[in-house]
Amino acid sequence: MAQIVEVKVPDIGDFKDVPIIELLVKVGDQVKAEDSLMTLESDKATMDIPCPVSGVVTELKVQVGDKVAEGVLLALVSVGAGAAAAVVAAQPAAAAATAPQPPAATPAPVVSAPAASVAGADFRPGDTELVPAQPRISMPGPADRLPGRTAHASPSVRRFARDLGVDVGKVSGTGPKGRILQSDVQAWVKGIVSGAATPATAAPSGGGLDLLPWPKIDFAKFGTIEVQPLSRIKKISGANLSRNWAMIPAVTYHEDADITELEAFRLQVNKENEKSGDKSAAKLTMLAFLIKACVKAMQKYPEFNASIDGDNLVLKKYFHIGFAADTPNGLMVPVIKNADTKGVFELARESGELAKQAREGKLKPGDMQGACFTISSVGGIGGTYFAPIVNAPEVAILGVSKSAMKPVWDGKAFVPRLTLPLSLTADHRVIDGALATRFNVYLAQLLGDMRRSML
Ligand code: CAO
Repeated sequence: MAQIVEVKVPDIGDFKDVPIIELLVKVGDQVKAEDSLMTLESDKATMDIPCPVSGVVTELKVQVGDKVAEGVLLALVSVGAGAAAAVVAAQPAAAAATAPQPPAATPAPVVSAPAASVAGADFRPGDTELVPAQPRISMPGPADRLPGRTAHASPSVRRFARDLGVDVGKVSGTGPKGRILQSDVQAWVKGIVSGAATPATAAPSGGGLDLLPWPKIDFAKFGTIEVQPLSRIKKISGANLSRNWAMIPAVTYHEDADITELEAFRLQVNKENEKSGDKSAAKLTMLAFLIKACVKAMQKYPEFNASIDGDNLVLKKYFHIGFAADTPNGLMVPVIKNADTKGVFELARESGELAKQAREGKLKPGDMQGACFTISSVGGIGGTYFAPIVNAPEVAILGVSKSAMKPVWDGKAFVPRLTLPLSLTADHRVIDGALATRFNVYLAQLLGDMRRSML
């Protein structure tokens, strides 16, 4: 017997009153699990709402222009017995579905598919269609946001255009606010085929980045290859990194911190805790001290805790610190909230837990939002120095490489000191070189003697 599944807005983080900009299905349409039902667009991201089950759309509860938030009912989907069982298996909370089957004449039972309760499932390796759906968030790609190329299109239209090899940046949109619709992409392709339009080959106007198209090469001509799809995280972070790299005039400043005493102290405290058998004490990490020191330096130099908003600089009074975590699916940046109120043990424990959740694909959208500044530490792996990319809308990021014993001149002789390489990349529109260097020098002083953080 068919059952009716309610599709609601899943956990979309802090987004509220998000307008529906496109309905991708109509009543009567047959949909497969994971098919996109509609697209929402906030100021920052476009989100496709995937259908949690396979079935037939029996009712749409919203229309284009409606503003929605987490939990709002979007559509009803009628599913066959097999699909309904799948929903129940994935979502024990939907107890109604396990109730004895009513007689055929009674209305189909309504099963809620609250994707929100499984936040982060979107990033879980080995996703299956039984995992309640998460919104597919697509950040503006570089081609859409570079000067002179503003393209508004939903992920489904982008996908459609990509399949046809069409650069959406070249298509004019006829939808609301110039949004590019599927029909616009089709019309553009028809224009090319009929010769009515030509791909943009105009001479550079001097305003935007008139880049060459991406090289299309048949690598198989040169040898054996294997093609692997990029992970979702890589696709999302790739688009963000490209935009940030292309749009932020960033400069990287290097500094060495003498952490001889700090590292000795860290090891000593960890040893003491181990000896005492105190299982409640977290293992102190260098990352925890780095977070502490960065917060102190941001308090001294508030431009580092800022974001550009048009012609304004927004100065934040809270201290949320993101840190890059290397996961099997790609780079993720969990955020430690109110780091200024936490001690090093708490920072070590929380960063360890967040990193673990990132690796297991269990971070919720809220765990990755609101960062003021990011630390990217590859020191556990190696490296000397590197130039990290600013994580917009933040204005600076600290790269940390592997500490090493180096001979340092103390005025009389070379002495061995444990040296930590720091690489600070800063947005030059907000932070000039002198300020960045002052920040770095102060940070190195703090790490050299953490007693300074009490001053
Ligand atoms: N120099 C020398 N050794 C270091 C170090 C440094 N700067 N930082 C960490 N280490 C050591 C640690 O002390 C630890 O050794 P012990 O086990 O003997 O104590 C070991 O390296 C492993 O540390 P770790 O990297 O697992 O833990 P962490 O708390 O230092 O870092 C995290 C946590 C999440 C930052 C890290 O695991 C990670 O994912 N780093 C990669 C981040 C990344 O990919 N950045 C690039 C982004 S841009 O593409």
